[in-house]
Amino acid sequence: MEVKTIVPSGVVPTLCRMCETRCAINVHIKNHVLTAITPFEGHPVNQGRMCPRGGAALDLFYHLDRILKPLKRQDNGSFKEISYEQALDEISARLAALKQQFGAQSVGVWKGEGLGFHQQEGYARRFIHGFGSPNYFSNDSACFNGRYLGFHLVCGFYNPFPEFNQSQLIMLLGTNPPICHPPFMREFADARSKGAKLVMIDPRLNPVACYADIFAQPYPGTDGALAWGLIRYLIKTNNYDRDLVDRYSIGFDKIAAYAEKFTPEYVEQQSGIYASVVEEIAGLIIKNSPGISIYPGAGLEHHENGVNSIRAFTVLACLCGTLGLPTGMFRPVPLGIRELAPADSMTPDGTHPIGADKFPALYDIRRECHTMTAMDYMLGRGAYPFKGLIIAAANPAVTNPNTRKVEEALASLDLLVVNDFFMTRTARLAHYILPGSTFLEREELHFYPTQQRVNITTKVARVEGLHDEYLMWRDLALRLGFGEALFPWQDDTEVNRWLLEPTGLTVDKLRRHPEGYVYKPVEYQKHLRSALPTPSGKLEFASPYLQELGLDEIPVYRAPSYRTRADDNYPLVMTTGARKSLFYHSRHQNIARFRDVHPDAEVEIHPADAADLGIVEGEQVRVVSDLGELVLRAAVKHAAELSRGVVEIYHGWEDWRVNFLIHDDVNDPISGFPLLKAVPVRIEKIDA
Ligand SMILES: Nc1nc2c(c(=O)[nH]1)N[C@H]1C(S)=C(S)[C@@H](COP(=O)(O)OP(=O)(O)OC[C@H]3O[C@@H](n4cnc5c(=O)[nH]c(N)nc54)[C@H](O)[C@@H]3O)O[C@H]1N2
Ligand SMILES: Nc1nc2c(c(=O)[nH]1)N[C@H]1C(S)=C(S)[C@@H](COP(=O)(O)OP(=O)(O)OC[C@H]3O[C@@H](n4cnc5c(=O)[nH]c(N)nc54)[C@H](O)[C@@H]3O)O[C@H]1N2
Ligand code: SF4
Ligand SMILES: [Mo]
Repeated sequence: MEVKTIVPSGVVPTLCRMCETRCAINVHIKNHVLTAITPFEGHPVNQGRMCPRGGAALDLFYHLDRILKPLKRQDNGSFKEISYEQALDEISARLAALKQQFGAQSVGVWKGEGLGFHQQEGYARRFIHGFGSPNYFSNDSACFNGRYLGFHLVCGFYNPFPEFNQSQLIMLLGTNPPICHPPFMREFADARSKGAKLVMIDPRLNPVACYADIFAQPYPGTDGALAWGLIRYLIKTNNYDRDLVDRYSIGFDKIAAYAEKFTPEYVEQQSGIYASVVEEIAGLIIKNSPGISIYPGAGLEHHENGVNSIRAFTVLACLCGTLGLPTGMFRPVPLGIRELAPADSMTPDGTHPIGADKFPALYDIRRECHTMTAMDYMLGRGAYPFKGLIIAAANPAVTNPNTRKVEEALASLDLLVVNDFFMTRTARLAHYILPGSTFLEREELHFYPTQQRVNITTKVARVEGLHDEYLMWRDLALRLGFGEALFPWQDDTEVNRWLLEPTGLTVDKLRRHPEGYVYKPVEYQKHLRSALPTPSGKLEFASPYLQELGLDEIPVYRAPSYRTRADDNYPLVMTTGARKSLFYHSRHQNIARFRDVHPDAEVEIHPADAADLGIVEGEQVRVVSDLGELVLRAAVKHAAELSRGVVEIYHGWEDWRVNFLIHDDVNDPISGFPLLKAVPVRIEKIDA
């Protein structure tokens, strides 16, 4: 591997994109070798800290298994190295042939978590819309779209990260910050040193729950009942922001009427959270309003009724008067860069985005097609043929539900191209594999909405012969005849110049600001001066838009189906995907020192459930759902660590794929999200 570094030796600041947090880091270079990554001191997001995964960027960069040349699958299933030119010539010829035979919408692109959701999403969308197809897919079909829609439907905007350090009460639901967003921990500590209270709602104990003022363990999928119980309490006791409701919202009467039945006792019956605890949380909310931060994590959206739960908590946050406050529902102003994929290009004439009929809100609001429905199309069960797919930085053969179907669907394509740096489960199914570049090889713009801050990353190094993602899309587009019009830029620096032009900021200026550049002073409570970006211009406690679609006008609570239709064959409920500190979904299993920490898969189980089944710590067991089964090691937890009746399995293992057990067609009706965190299962002893 021949590497060219930006300077022969020195220290170069940039951002870490080993996760969505994007901490500022220094990359150390010595004689053209990347030798270390250390935290950059001056950036407010990580304040001179980083997590162990940051340093692992170099393990990946120099990994011996890294794919450095395009690979083409041979008839016998093996892969052969070919040149970049040959790969792109052949892929583009096959794409053109599919378009000719089946129409442009027979082809799609799929952007994975490895490429985040900003500029790289823009390239992928620009490519596929330029090709003439609306079929843009992404990991976001099971990631932040559920939260995005939940916030958006009520407030018209989405800003997930409140200024926790200024909060008086932090309420966390279904999230594990020390693992998933380490910099939050510093903010919590700051807030707590000033006396802030902390409430944690999760069926599983995590390090934050250990020092929370209240830690409550709901039955999975029942948080919506808690939200309604709190809404009811606030309304009943007249402790809500009346002025906000009267002047800036619609639908209050409807939610007030619906909330009636959510007495603390009813909430307890639905969620398992004691009535007295519900009242205690309500008391904390009343005492600390409006300085409250309510943060729902992935633990809320991976459910059948997840968007409604998140909507209900958003309504609650608004009733507490948090709209427009730094700690609450704050609406940032975008910088106003150019759009790589303008909305009017997204649905080319006469095309039908996959899933837009089934999940219209997902498509309307996010312009995102539905990955799970795509599998049906690939298998010939859709409204039209779907034959070709380019996957960039995703591993759906591990991370999408119903693995058997995913593998069958991907294997049935006429053309599957995978852009990745390793031979993943998904890459093995490809006709062509194009080597990916790491974030150290790209220049991208990154935004921190809460602070209205923008950073540019540095192309720290270049691997000889390897093409970054921008070049991949451009070179394919050039061969397909729309590259000159849509990808006229030589490299990502030229793209960034074009993106920034209307803002008055320049690439050079941003390069001088490794601490990030605050592009506009933050302005709070904008709703006092201008309408909210919802259809009505007000907070929509009831959504006429959803009602028109035949969906829930107000965020009603529905008990999860494992509780309403309990099946004795599957007496336990499985949550999946509680993150591990050193893994990132299916990534980093091939880093030996990380693998030492997490050597194999485990099913976490409550000691009483284990005892009932005669299972001891470390024993191999079989976990069975109505769709599949998995053999793995039992990890018997302490009684406080996990709710009784709940088991948890990590979702990213290449060799223990829990998504074999999970249906792809049990979906939230608004977001289309799969039910990943309340799956009925049973556990069997292997010797039985
Ligand atoms: N180290 C590491 N960090 C990551 C990732 C990673 O893979 N590894 N992934 C990143 C990505 S893409 C995402 S989306 C985020 C997700 O990060 P978070 O939003 O913090 O979510 P998770 O870690 O999935 O934590 C989910 C929690 O929800 C709980 N839970 C499950 N069901 C329920 C429920 O019904 N109600 C409640 N209240 N809780 C429930 C689980 O027990 C678990 O503790 O993490 C990001 N950060
Ligand atoms: N059962 C269950 N399933 C889940 C979840 C769950 O909680 N439970 N969580 C869901 C969530 S929130 C998410 S976000 C998805 C994530 O699902 P995916 O999007 O499939 O994410 P990864 O498994 O991390 O796969 C990313 C791939 O991109 C590659 N990659 C990394 N960086 C780059 C890069 O810079 N360039 C290129 N070209 N490739 C790169 C990596 O090698 C890896 O193979 O999984 C979802 N699936
Ligand atoms: S939290 Fe860790 S992996 Fe994420 S950006 Fe920061 S250093 Fe990188
Ligand atoms: Mo995610």
